[in-house]
Amino acid sequence: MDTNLARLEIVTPLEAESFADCLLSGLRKTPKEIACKYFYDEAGSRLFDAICELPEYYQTRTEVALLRRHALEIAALMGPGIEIVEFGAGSLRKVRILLDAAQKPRAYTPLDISGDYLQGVVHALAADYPALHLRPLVGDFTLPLEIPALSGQELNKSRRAGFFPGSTIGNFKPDAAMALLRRMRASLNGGGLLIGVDLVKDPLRLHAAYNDAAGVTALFNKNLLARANRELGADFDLDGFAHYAPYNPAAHRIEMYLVSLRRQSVNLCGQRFDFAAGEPVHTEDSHKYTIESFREMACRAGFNPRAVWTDEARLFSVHWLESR
Ligand code: AVI
Repeated sequence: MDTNLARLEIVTPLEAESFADCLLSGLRKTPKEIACKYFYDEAGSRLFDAICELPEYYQTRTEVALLRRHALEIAALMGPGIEIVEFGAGSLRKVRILLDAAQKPRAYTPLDISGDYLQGVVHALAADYPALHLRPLVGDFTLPLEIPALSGQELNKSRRAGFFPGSTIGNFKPDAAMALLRRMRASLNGGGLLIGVDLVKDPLRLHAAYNDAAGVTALFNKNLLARANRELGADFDLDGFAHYAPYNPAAHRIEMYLVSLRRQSVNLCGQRFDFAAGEPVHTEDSHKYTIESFREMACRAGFNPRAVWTDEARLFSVHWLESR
């Protein structure tokens, strides 16, 4: 038992809508849709980890390199004795870069929707950072959320620094992204936010990142259908759908679809869904920003954009935003 590791605490309602509800309502819409948050069951999370290693998917390695290169500067901006709050904790690989550079960080609060997953990843971290108070929270950061104060007088005085890497902000439509930034700001009690944002660039480069030669992104996309078959006993024929992920340059976003390759019907939870040949199911948007357009949105969300770091090729950006 690690003494610096607090017990999991649940901070938001977890099952606002189930995967089954999402499919039943989304497949009745025109055009059909499935929410991208359902990509991440165990198989989907493994496929996403594989995407992050792909030669075409520059985002992860570029962001990690930026965090490494500017870690001390970031730590100085965050200040001493902070509590780092990570929204959607993932593998906890990136936060180690911050923890290693931070000036005597007091606490690390990872927030993730999957309690089981979180439990697994925080144990290794607790052993590697014995002086750090670790407080895993189970919750959905897309819902309104109040992060409880740390217990203990010393801990309570810590300033918060939010961490939201990976350009997950891009998976929200601009209005929802701004609302999310506002909610994060509110939950940071006057602290700043370090956020990774993928940038507008050569459309062919973006296209390649979501249409990799090895077909991993296609498997990731089709995992939604495989998951429906596994969990809900649906009978999707995975070969009957194609992964299609064009870049929409006017809207600055990758749009991801599963397109029905023929006229077909699928049974799901006792209901029948008909697909025309060529009919799309929208599964994800991944919005890209310019440094200026992102800073402008952050301002409208009540932040003061303080610093930004980008790579030589301007592929990716990391922003330090302070609460106003
Ligand atoms: C998690 N998110 C930022 C990824 C992205 O690039 O939008 C998800 C992803 N979809 C396809 N490839 C990666």
